[in-house]
Amino acid sequence: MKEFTYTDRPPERAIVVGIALPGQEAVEVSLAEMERLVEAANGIVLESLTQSRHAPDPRTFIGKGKVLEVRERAVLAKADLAVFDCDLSPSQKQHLEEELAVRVVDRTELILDIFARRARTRAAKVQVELAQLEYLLPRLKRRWSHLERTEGAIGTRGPGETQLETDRRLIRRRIERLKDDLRTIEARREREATSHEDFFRVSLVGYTNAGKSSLMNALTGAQTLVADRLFATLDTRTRLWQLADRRRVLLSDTVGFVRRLPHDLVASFHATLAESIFADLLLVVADASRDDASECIAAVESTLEEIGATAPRLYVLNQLDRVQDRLSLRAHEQGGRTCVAVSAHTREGLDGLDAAVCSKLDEETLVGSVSAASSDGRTLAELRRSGVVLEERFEGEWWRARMRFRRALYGRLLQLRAHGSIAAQFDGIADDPDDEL
Ligand SMILES: Nc1nc2c(ncn2[C@@H]2O[C@H](COP(=O)(O)OP(=O)(O)OP(=O)(O)O)[C@@H](O)[C@H]2O)c(=O)[nH]1
Ligand SMILES: [Mg+2]
Repeated sequence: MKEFTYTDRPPERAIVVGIALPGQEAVEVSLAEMERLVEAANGIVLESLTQSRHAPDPRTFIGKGKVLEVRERAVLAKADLAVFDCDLSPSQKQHLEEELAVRVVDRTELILDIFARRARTRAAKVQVELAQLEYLLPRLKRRWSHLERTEGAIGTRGPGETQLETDRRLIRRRIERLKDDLRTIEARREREATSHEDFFRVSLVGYTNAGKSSLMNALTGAQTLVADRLFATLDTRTRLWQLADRRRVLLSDTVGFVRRLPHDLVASFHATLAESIFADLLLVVADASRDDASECIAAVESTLEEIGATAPRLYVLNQLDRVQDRLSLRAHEQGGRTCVAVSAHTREGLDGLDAAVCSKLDEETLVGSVSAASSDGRTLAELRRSGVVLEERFEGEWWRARMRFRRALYGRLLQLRAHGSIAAQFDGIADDPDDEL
């Protein structure tokens, strides 16, 4: 497919329409965020209008009167488009475009557009395009005819088949190809990840613009792009981070989240988000100077749940230098959360973060001395697969090692010990096998 570049286009003039629905965040908060999202897509916000509704109007989402008002505003302000802070059905979008006489973009399209602008690496590009096509497929009207030329017409149009069906088939074929590409990318990433198995993997996750990349740079000396704009980072970068006790871990920085992140996007960004899914520890970064920091953390938690990231968490309250009332940060400790307040800019609190990561890792790991018969290849292979060998030696018929395991494997190790396959003694745990079984 022809690559589309976003450069050199003048900013588009947008009217933003916010809708307050029951159960959503306050409309002022979501409008402010929507305005920043429009800016991130190279748009200029001319005006924002809101409407409170108990339920969306099935035909135009907003009510008839509001449609007229938006139309009037759009004409007066010479707007190019109206951006709706909700997801519109294909027919709602069509009706709105007819009645407003400007282009209509919904929340998902806007976020997909920003991602498409920001995608630089091959993986990010493939993932964004996949999400866009998955989103478009059910909404397809007669606008994809240019695909036909790119794909070559031979065999693409069966007798009696309509243009629309051809387009759909071309898009499905493209989706399959992108999925193939993604499988290759994911397999390569998995190989890379497992080749670093002896390192603990720590992932920075959090709301967009919270300061994840700034922290990555402050902690590891990396020079990842930092910018005051939404979705500055779209791919994952991993660096070695040496902790104060000289232990080294792999620290990853990745794409940020936002409220109501489109599902297609979350699904197709699996390869990028895999770092978070398989991390041993998640550093949930929040901009503590925001009034809605708690809601941001909640939005992040719900996306983490959606992607199945279950690793233990440490909450990093960043931008401490901009927080007026530090006592108010205590509120984030609710539910027994471990929080560390830091500033990536002034470096205040970074030592505390380092120490908190060390103790969290200690909680998650088990170090011990293990021995097994050298001839018992099966047990040796299992041990090597499940833990990290810190030191090893062969003594006659015995293989002896110092190993580090994930704490979750403790039960299995005790089983092996109970069966007599291994002898093992774990640091800091009383040596009474019957105790623990
Ligand atoms: N004052 C202050 N500003 C910070 C701090 N950390 C980050 N920032 C600013 O916040 C903005 C966003 O920082 P990034 O590090 O790009 O944020 P991010 O979480 O990586 O954002 P995305 O990649 O878009 O998800 C930038 O303008 C940073 O300079 C901090 O501790 N204090
Ligand atoms: Mg970033």
